[in-house]
Amino acid sequence: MADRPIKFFQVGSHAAGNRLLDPALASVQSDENRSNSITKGHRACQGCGEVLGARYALDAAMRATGGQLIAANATGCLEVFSTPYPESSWQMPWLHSLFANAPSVATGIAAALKVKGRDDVRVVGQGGDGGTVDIGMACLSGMFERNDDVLFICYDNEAYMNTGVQRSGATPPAARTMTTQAVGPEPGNVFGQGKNMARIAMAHEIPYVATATIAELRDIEAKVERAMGMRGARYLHILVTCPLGWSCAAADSIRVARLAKETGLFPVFEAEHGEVTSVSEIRNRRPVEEYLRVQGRYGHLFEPTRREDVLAHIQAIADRNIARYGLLGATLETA
Ligand SMILES: Cc1ncc(C[n+]2csc(CCOP(=O)(O)OP(=O)(O)O)c2C)c(N)n1
Ligand code: SF4
Ligand SMILES: [Mg+2]
Repeated sequence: MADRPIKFFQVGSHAAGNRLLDPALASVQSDENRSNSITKGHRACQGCGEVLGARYALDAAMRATGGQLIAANATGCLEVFSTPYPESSWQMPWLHSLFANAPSVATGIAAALKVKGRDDVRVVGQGGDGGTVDIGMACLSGMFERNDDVLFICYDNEAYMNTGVQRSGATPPAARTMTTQAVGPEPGNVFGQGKNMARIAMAHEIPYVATATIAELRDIEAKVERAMGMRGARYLHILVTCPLGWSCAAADSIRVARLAKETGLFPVFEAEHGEVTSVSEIRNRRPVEEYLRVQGRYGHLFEPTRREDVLAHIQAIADRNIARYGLLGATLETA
């Protein structure tokens, strides 16, 4: 291994480890020349998974493109906490777009670059689950079916957080939001609704679709790097914790994201041209109750009455994911 000077402090970094690894194996955050795409001064809540996910994803994209990157951002927490006028926490070319049209804005940038013959400059579009799964979905589907040369990243915190925790098409069943209150015989969000955006993206048979969580930051980096090595429409769906909307402790943000994967509720996988190509297996399977208990948005499933029926229903969803994606190491099935 080549000699490298060791730095004993890292200003503005979320990661202290793996600086001694071969640079090719180390996290982007271990590189003293990391781009710090989103840097200090933002107003994200303590423990916000969205800002953590965005930092790792965009720094990885910046490294993969040699800094030749432009981002189009749908409105949502990520935009609002990072760009309170006249300040900005972004240290890269970054555009505000409307709530509904970030994929189209990204497509437009990619088209303009193509006309100018600048195939060295790459484009990322990004937004929250509300922007991606709901209001921006038509634009995103168009971007997919035209196979536009854009990586679109959804930071999924499972509700419209920026406007006060309203339900989105990605809100899970039984979760309490401001618009799915914990009242009545079926408290919280109802079962049988919502959209699975990664599978919808796969149905477009685009070159690359992947899911990830903020519990595995190197996995986010690796998937972004892989995506940036491809051309055409690509989609990355990252589960990001929101301590405010999920009513969990800020210090538990990573643990909660890990439990989402380890219970089977959030399958982590990659797909190419509509077929699942790899899954991240569950290392330490946990019952869904462990995930639900640490989040106040599910508090009504335990108090005043323990809702065995609802807990069993949610466990069945996790079990189905485990079987469908082979998350315990079984033969990979086409999802
Ligand atoms: C057409 C339109 N409708 C509503 C809004 C208000 N609005 C801004 S951000 C937002 C919620 C964003 O939710 P999401 O995309 O999930 O991002 P998060 O804040 O959760 O990260 C809403 C409803 C808007 N800006 N434009
Ligand atoms: S409300 Fe949630 S998503 Fe928004 S800044 Fe706070 S923790 Fe992050
Ligand atoms: Mg959201």
